[in-house]
Amino acid sequence: TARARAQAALTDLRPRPDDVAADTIAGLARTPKRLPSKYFYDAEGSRLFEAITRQPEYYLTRVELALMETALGPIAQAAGPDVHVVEFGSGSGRKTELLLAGLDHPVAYTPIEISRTALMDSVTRLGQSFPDVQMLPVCADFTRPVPLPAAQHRSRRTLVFFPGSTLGNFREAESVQLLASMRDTMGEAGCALVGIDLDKDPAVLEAAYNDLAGVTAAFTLNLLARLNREIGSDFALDAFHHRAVYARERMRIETALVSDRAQTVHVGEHAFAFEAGEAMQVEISQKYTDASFAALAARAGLRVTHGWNDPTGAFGLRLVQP
Ligand code: AVJ
Repeated sequence: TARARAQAALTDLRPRPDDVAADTIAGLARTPKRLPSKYFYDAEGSRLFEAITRQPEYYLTRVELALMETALGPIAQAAGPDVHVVEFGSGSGRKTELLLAGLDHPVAYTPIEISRTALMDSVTRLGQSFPDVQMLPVCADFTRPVPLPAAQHRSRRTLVFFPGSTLGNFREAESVQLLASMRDTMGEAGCALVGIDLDKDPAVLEAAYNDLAGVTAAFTLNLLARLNREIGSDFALDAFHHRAVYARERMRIETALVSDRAQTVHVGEHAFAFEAGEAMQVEISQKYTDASFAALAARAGLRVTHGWNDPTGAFGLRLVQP
């Protein structure tokens, strides 16, 4: 079956509980406290994120999917034939489906995804839709060096796919590092297709990260549930609340879990005191202008060769090359 084939091809480098614990302890020891947003994506977190993408306020996924459909012709043209697609943070693979269908004879697909269940589900589905594309799933944290499996058939070039404005979840220095590691992955002949959420009315942005149904709040709080289960921390799930605010000067949504009362949280033998109202940073979602993204790419040795924005200017796709 497609699932068995996906399982057999899997490279499993998913973070171990020890990594999760060490990152959590390091983040809680900082001022202000901070938790890594990559740990949002366990099975439940990935499911909640998919639910976010269906909320009316969360325009990003809808707009990017529509933009992909209209820009696919020129994207395929620019990418050329026989490419190996390497996706960073592939999630459900809905955008990948469009990309693989639009490209001229893609030979292999390497999704790098931290959530094993999301990865296996997407590769099983894509494997059925694209029997001629070799599926090379890698479960890993893509912010660390990831050894990539070799494809069976020679590709003409590597196309790195990094949609969703996932880049926005990283601070400036980390973003440059990440783009530089993508540059290494694509090689001199390769390219990357990057999705970026564009700067806009703060009310629209804040609504997108504070949906009325409360799915984003549940997604944020799931991080604490995951940590409690996986590393034995004792976050009181009913004593923190979600807060997402647009910081205009930094052009980014800043999401925090705010402590409702003074409390102490334990991780192993470590104890961390929270004041009432204390905010723990859990995610940033950077927004971009044409110039800010081009400058970031340039710092990683990449230049923007093509760009597409949706008709409302809400979201963009950029093709970058060494
Ligand atoms: C999938 C990482 C791009 O930052 O917009 C959505 C994650 N967090 N709502 C984003 C997210 C809260 C999302 N990314």
